[in-house]
This record gives sequence, structure tokens and C-alpha cells, in this order.
Amino acid sequence: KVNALPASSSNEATNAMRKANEKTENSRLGSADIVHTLAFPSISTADFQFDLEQASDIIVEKAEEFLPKVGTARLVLVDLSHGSKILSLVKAKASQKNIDSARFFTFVGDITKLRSEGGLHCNVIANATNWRLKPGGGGVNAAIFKAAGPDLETATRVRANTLLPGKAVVVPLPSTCPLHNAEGITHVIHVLGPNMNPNRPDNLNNDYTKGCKTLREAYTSLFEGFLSVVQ
Ligand code: AR6
Repeated sequence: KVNALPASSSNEATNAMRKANEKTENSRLGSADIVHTLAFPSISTADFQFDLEQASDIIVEKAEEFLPKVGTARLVLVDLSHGSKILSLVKAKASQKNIDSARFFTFVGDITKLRSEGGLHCNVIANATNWRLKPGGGGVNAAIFKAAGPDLETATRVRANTLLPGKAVVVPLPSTCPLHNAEGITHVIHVLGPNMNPNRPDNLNNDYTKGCKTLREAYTSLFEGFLSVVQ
């Protein structure tokens, strides 16, 4: 049976290439090392209700801008479902721009189980968080804080208590953290995106001029944070 779902075929299409790439890189770097890989969710497009077309343009634009800066490292946009619209949009727009699909690609899976369940090795994950940098609240933030256990809250507090929209904070995970020892994740980068949901704090009242500016800043802060881990 041919799988017609674009996000699913995205996993399959890049699988062979990615595996070959990982093998080459790992043997070059030594078996203890993996290719630096950032897995990130689409910031602001679920609970924060940001428009998917505009968000996908910004994701592709920012990935294209940062890919040359991160050396051999990879950027992976992740979402939970094979029917994810944001993954389909980003995949289509990235291929139109001829971006290297071995170094920027989409992947379907739970961001807290990418290695154990998806076979994808990522050493850094991004979290679409809230301004308090607190567990819970649903979405990817609740999932990441839950999977990481209390270690993440403690490690986060060392770095910051609050976050402004458009900003990111890099948090190293101790080796005792379940996300570190089970999934190989050494850093979580919390990112606060623009909020378009009137039921959440700091809603932008549908101002997409401000919203797009803040979403661009959010991806810039995220990718710069990843760059600081890679270097
Ligand atoms: N793995 C991968 N992707 C996920 C996962 C997961 N486990 N869970 C959700 N996504 P959202 P936002 C995708 O709503 O719009 C929170 O409550 C999801 O399908 O988590 O930035 C915070 O506390 C979507 O594509 O983040 C904030 O208050 C993407 O992750 C607020 O929501 C982001 O969805 C942030 O809202």
C-alpha cells in the first residue's frame, strides 16, 4: 500500500539518506559522538494559534539562514502526527528552495522519544514554553517537563525564571535526567513564541506584523542557542 501522507513519506524518504549520513559522520567522529542535531517543534502554531502558512515561511527562511552556520549539524522539525499540516508545508517549501534535505528535514514522532521510538539521534531539543518556564500547560511543554522529571525544572531555574516572547534559553541537562540517559539529550532550549490565542497572556490581537517579527526572533534565538552548543 502506498502511503499518501506527506509527513509520513517525509520520514521514509529521508531515512536511508540520514542513516548513511549518520554512519559516515559517526565513524569520522568516533562512536561516542553523534552528529549534532536539534529537534524542534513548530513554535506558536498549536496552543498559541499562529497562522501555519506564515509560520512555515519563517521556519524555512530561518533554517536556510542558519544551516551554513552550524557546520555538519542538523535541524529537524518534529510533530506528533503523520497528518501534520505544518510538516507538509515546511517540507514542500524547503524542497522548493533546494535546502539540503539531509541536514534540514521533518520528522514524525514524540520529541521526548525520538531515539528510543523513532531511531533518530538528537542531542538537543527545543521546547515551546510559557513565559514562566513552568511545567504543565499542555502541548510540547508539558510533555518535555514530564519526560525530563524535576531535573529540568531545577536546571532551568539556574538559568532563568521568566522568558520574553522571541527569546530562548539553553539549559544543560544533568546525566541523571531521564531525557539525558534514555534519549541522549544533553540540552533543552526553551523558546517563547508570539501568542495569538486571546485566552493566553500577552496575546497580540491578531497583529501579524508584530507576530512575524517575534516568531523570527524566536527562531533566531533558538538557532543561536543551538550554535552555542555545537561550537
Ligand atoms: N512531540 C512533538 N511535537 C509535539 C509534542 C510532542 N510531544 N506535543 C506537541 N507537539 P504547542 P505553542 C507539537 O501547543 O503553540 C503550552 O501549553 C504541536 O503539534 O505545544 O507554542 C505552553 O505552556 C505543535 O506543532 O506550543 C505555552 O503556554 C507544536 O508542538 C503554549 O502551550 C507546538 O505546539 C505554547 O504554545
